[in-house]
Amino acid sequence: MAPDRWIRNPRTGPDAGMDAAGPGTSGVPTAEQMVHGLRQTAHGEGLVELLTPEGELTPDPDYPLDVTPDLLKGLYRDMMLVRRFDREGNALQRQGQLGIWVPLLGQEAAQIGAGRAMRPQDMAFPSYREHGIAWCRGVDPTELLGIFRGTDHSSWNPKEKGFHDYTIVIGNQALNATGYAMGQRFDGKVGSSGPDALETDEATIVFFGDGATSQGDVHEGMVYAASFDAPVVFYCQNNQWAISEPVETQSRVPLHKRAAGYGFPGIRVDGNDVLACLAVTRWALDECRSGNGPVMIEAFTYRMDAHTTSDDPTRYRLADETEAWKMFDPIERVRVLLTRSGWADDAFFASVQADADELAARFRAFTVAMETPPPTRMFSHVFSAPNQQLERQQADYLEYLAGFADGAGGAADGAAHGDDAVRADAHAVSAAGGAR
Ligand SMILES: Cc1ncc(C[n+]2csc(CCOP(=O)(O)OP(=O)(O)O)c2C)c(N)n1
Ligand SMILES: [Mg+2]
Repeated sequence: MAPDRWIRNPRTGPDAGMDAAGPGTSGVPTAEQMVHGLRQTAHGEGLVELLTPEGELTPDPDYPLDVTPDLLKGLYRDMMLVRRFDREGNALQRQGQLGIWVPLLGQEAAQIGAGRAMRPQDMAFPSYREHGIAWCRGVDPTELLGIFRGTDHSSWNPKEKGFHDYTIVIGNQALNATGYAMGQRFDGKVGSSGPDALETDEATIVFFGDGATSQGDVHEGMVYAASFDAPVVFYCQNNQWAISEPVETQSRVPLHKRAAGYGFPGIRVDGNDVLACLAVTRWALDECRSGNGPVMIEAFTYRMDAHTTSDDPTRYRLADETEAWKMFDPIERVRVLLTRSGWADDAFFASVQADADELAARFRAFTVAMETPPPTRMFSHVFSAPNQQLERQQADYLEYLAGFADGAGGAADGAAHGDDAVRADAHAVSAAGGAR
């Protein structure tokens, strides 16, 4: 006998296309069941929200947060600056300066809230859209540019910043993060009992998308983390789309409810509410550092732009949907609260705008002046000690490049002007474009 709540997929099940005759007869869900299902994957149900889209504070006793003018102004500034350099990245790609750009537009609150919840000793494992987390970890935005120009894999020290390299392979970082969190446990950095335990104990947070929840690596990470109480926060930015696949395809239940199946808490937060993202992530990280991990957070948000600059979202989603999400803009509600409460004046908003413009100009100037690194660069920092096999590969590659008529193989001589620059750009486009 089938469980009461079992609903077959009305689109693809054996009764597809039949009229709803009620549960237990045709297997097609009733209208009430359909509405219930839709509500479960839409805004509203089970959503932690501390600041409404209209700019009203709605405190939640489970996730207390001392909302001061300085806190709110800081978060506003972070989101404005991150959005500004993100838009600049898009423009630079369009002008041929970058091979690809991965926009974060719309996800500023989900990232700044989580990033500012981290303590210096914590470790973050990003995917490829986490420019806001990079910002919070003190990675200068210009350090992201080599990745998107296709000339570098990374340029910061992950250990120093508490921010791992970007990961393009979907969901893979869930495994790395779980392993790192296990290391924190083995090193005795979790669950100490002293009065300063929260100041010194560590936690890990891993970022991934709604689509990544269908990837084996994420499941494996969650199963392992649950079995061994790894201090890791699984932070899913549900931006409703995995390139052209809607979130409905990924799961029959809201994503945060999956956590129950692994045996740890799953919380759904308004991902466009920076205060809620901050308070909930702070709580989750502290749970982990006290030894009560793992925790899953589903930040319910929306990807306002294309998947990447290689994507055309008008092919698979309606403009109506994007228009509707503009009402939930993460920055606007903070601006409304700052203005209405009198916590910020025109001079504050003008100074943030000036800082954003200055950052964009520096970002652009850096990109235009970037030199193509020598081909030996990709062989460095692979192993900590000399490695014969790698040395052989490097020698082979240099010999291959030397076989070209100009002896440079296009991108080999570090030139950034004239014909060589055109060839170097083509090289970058093919290198970065391959990542989708
Ligand atoms: C293992 C693997 N499979 C497929 C891809 C191609 N790919 C790149 S992004 C993406 C969609 C990811 O969607 P989601 O997890 O929702 O993250 P979002 O891009 O929306 O932030 C896919 C399938 C990949 N990079 N890695
Ligand atoms: Mg997604």
